[in-house]
Amino acid sequence: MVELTTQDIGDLWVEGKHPDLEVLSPQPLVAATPIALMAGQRITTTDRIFIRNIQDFPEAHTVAARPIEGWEIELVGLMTPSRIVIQAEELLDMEQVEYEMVLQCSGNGRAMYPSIPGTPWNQGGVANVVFSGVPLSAVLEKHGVIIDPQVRYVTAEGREGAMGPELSDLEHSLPVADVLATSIIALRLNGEPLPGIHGGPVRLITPGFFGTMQLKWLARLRFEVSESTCFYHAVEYRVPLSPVKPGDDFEFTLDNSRPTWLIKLMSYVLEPAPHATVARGTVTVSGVAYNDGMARLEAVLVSVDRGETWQPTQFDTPDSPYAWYLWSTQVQLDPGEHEIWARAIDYLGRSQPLDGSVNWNPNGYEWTGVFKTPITVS
Ligand SMILES: Nc1nc2c(c(=O)[nH]1)N[C@H]1C(S)=C(S)[C@@H](COP(=O)(O)O)O[C@H]1N2
Ligand SMILES: [Mo]
Repeated sequence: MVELTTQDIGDLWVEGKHPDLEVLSPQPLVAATPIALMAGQRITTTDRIFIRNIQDFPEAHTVAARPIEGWEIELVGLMTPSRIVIQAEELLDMEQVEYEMVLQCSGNGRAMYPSIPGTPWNQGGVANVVFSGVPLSAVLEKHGVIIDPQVRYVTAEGREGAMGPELSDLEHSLPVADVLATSIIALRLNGEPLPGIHGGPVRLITPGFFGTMQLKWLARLRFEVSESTCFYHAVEYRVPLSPVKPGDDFEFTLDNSRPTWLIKLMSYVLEPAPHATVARGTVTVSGVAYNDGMARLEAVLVSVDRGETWQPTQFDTPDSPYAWYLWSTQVQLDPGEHEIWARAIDYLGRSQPLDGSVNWNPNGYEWTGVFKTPITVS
């Protein structure tokens, strides 16, 4: 693959984003955060947050806020009344809710799976950010909307269109219970009005779910019995319900697969960086870890002998269950080639497989394997 820099793509780049982001695709724009920009940040500053467009929205190619005046969001489906249109501007005057949370593309880690095509994400499709906005449930209440008990899914559509006539338009469905419990229509990111490139002026945010499900440029919400049959929801961004042998073909249907919804347990070593050379003796190892927010993390363990022995790391538990944990520890290393492995365990007893490819799936989603960082000790 040809490595592109932010300079190479000229006008397609978003001014104000960090020039060291790695361009994985110029159009639609996809850019990853290198480990060096991720390390040591509790909240990923907005200039460093990865960008993942499936569909570009040219007028939103900016880190600035976009006009909220006149932006409408349509709510339709099995509800009474059966359709309302809200003005995004009215959300500014309503009570705001804030989530510190991980934003992670479900394709993050794809490059770790053997032989899978698609955007070759390593670990650069993740950030820890603060979104704030108005709970969707409060919007429904304000407008006196009653959702029919038959409704099982809420499908969100963005305002931008497909990037070609042969392409399906992007939309995603979420379980209605989660949407009514936690989703917000986000207006702000990291304390500033939501930047255009990250979905401004309004984005549907549901903490604990993969980035894919966090619909930018929110235009419409449908309350329905069935989930979306759109290509990006019914074929892509899904994983088979039962294991698939690596390399095997798989025909996705709504019944034999599920959407990439909840974020998987993950931990990353951020320091030392992969392929770094460090001095012998005591080496500080640090990184981040997170899950879907359903349970706290019990431990993050580190191994420098390829899984023979593991030592605990130290961390503070963040206030928000959806935020990432910053962990660190010290290890003793002799000169030579080493690998640092990291593995998280949560209070639901979930852990990361030593070999992440046991979860192999045709599109390489939901990597949750132990992260292995090669280093040289001099
Ligand atoms: N409307 C819209 N929403 C979208 C997308 C998109 O292309 N269009 N990409 C999705 C994907 S795959 C991811 S991982 C996240 C990325 O969010 P970010 O670009 O703010 O980092 O947005 C999601 N929401
Ligand atoms: Mo994604």
